[in-house]
Amino acid sequence: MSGAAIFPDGFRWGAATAAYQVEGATSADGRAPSVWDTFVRRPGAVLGGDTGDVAVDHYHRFREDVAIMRDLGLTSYRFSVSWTRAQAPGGRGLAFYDRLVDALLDAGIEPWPTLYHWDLPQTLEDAGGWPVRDTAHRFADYAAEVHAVLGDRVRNWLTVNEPWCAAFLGYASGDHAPGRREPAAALHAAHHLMLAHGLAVQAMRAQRPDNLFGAAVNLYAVTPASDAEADVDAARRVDGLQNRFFLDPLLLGRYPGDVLADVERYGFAPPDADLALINQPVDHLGINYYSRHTVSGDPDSAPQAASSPFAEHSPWVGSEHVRFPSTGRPTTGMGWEIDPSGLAEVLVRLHREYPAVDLYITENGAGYQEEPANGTVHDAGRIGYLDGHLRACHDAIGAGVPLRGYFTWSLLDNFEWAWGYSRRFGLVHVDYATLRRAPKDSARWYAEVIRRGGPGE
Ligand code: IFM
Repeated sequence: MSGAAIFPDGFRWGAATAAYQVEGATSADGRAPSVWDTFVRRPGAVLGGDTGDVAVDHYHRFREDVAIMRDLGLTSYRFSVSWTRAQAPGGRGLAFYDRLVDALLDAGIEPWPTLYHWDLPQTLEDAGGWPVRDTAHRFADYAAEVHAVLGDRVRNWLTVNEPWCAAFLGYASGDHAPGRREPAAALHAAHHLMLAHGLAVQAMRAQRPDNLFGAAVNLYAVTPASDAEADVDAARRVDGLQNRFFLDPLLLGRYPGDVLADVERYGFAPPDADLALINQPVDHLGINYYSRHTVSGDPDSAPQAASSPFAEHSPWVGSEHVRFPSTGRPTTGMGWEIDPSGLAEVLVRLHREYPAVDLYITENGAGYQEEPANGTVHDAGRIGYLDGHLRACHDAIGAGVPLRGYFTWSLLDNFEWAWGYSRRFGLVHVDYATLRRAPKDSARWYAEVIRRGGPGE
């Protein structure tokens, strides 16, 4: 760590969570099951058979959690709304988000809800799920319902989180709910997730044109493992499906032609008219960044699976034989290589290749297997990770990128999807037996970063 990196005044300092990962209380107040409630009960789907039934009980402990945020000095909190909770009968579930928003505002913290962080209502999955077009319309209805209640106090809205994961881990590799392995369906799921975003922005903006709308996409820096033609082409394909397949429709109103050619054999031919719906003007774009993909292309190799403890099937629809060799860089406890320069690269690329829009890092963080020693977690690895990535953000701002805020993943340890509770991303440790919260060294470090306006010497 070297030199102070002070961010512009007004820069948002936040932390993020998602409903199924933290709330628990999965059948409280009339909440119906989502695909994750179903998936976690499938034998072998989640490490240790863990579920989000209790998670960290944020549903009942949100006031304590908001107090923690206030103590850290967070200016903004990104959470997600559970679709089935929000639509519980009698408005009792939606009332939870009403209370949460008021508690945040009372604490001087700006609420940043995300409307879809992977918890599709099971009834909609039973009707075909995201591969079915109607799901996008149901999402827009739900978004408008939530926005009608909270839009008077919540200015910034994110529609869908990481549509790549929802589509390709959910419907191609099957590592995530609903656990389907249907590559063609995954492409349609991706398209409908983006259509859902566009329709929701339209519906919410019609209610309150002054609010600000965007989506959160998970982007990677992508580099070929060598100059060999096969590696360069594999990197193009991975960049295509991971990054451009989402950025181009959202920001340019078209699909990348090379990706359409890669996936031609799956009969993916979305109606042109949808592109205009997807390409609604957005007020901001959220970027979730964790690592770089270094890619090689060996047509004879077995398909490379996704990052899950059980991964066997490839999410890389149209390029199933790409591989991700290690470059020898240090990794987090997820096995993800730590490469802050990739974050600056992603930001500068967005600025150069896409229309100008305010950018936010809506997720960035490091997961480890860690336990407290003498009452606290000394998570120097996480501090180093965050420090490096914040400096990369600072460099990008220096290069003219309109980056307006940073949300670390995550505020609290929580349910890490197929990894269950085995990997911890929180600034705040949660004892899963007692649900007691204890700030880690990284929480104290982040509070100091916020106080100073950036990482110090
Ligand atoms: O925990 C997840 C989050 O739900 C989505 N983005 C990546 C995080 C770490 O895997």
